Amino acid sequence: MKIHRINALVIIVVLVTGLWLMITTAAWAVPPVASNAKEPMPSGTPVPPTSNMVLIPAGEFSMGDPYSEGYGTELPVHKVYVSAFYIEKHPTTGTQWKDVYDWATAHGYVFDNTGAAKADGHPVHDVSWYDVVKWLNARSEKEGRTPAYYTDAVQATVYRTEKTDITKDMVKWTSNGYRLPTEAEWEKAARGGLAGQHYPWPSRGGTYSANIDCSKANYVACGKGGTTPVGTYNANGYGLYDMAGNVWEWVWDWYDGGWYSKAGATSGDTRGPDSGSYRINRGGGWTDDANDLRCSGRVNCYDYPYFSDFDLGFRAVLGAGPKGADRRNQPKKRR
Ligand SMILES: [Ca+2]
Repeated sequence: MKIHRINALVIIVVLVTGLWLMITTAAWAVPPVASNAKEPMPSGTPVPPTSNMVLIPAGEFSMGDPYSEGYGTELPVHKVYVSAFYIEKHPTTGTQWKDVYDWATAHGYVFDNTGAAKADGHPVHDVSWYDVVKWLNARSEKEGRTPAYYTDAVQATVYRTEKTDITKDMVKWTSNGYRLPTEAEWEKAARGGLAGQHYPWPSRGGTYSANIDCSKANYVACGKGGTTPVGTYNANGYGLYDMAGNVWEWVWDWYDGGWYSKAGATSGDTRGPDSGSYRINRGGGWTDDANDLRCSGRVNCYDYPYFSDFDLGFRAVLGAGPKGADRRNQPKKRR
């Protein structure tokens, strides 16, 4: 009788185990659900930024040219409040570009240019504003973030193809996806926490040309004949490389030479004019004079959004949320 009870117990255990194995094996046999790029996680889901981004703290800064070296377009100098945001330490590299580009073209994205770079570790160039914005969306989708750019004001259709002149209401500004810096964000980042300097480093007197040399940045006088690897020169006070020189960097804003005199220029987190013909790029490149590398530089700083060139790239930003100072989202400091 006792033996029968044990046998019954063994049979039950074997049956239950078998059933469990069948269920779990069946579950394993189902192929993993393909990530649906069209339904990323909801807006605002906290995702720590990549290790090659730094936090630019919230606060006001002086935007524009305190030396009057850049004609009227950089005047008047005006205060702008900018919320905290993350920005890439260096321009987006060709390697980064290709990685996302290959994923994107396999997931419904269509670009006008393939992008180019001199070698591994060099910045990407020959990318239009449209290409860059689509690429940033693809990077977001690839990482499960909510894309920033849409083809409609209700923000229903992710921008993946064609040439669309995205307007401010077609951008999920508070999404956790990658986007271009605004012109104000870019200049604040370039200044590296310093005020009233010509370049991302401290000035030593004299005009702009007395404050730059080939130990500081890649520009035409150095005769490099091309881009230099990102991070070749010293970082600014925020830990950012190549904010002066190497490649120009596309930003969000439409160009308006008289914008700084308009009321919208001083509104908090200004995103520039509502429309225009050209999109701004900043910081100068390897073919440019020292004047174009100034932090406030707006002299040769605009191109049609379909334009691409051998000295024009970009870098990505991520919003840091309304509180910005959330330490949990900050990359760990290296010791
Ligand atoms: Ca640059």
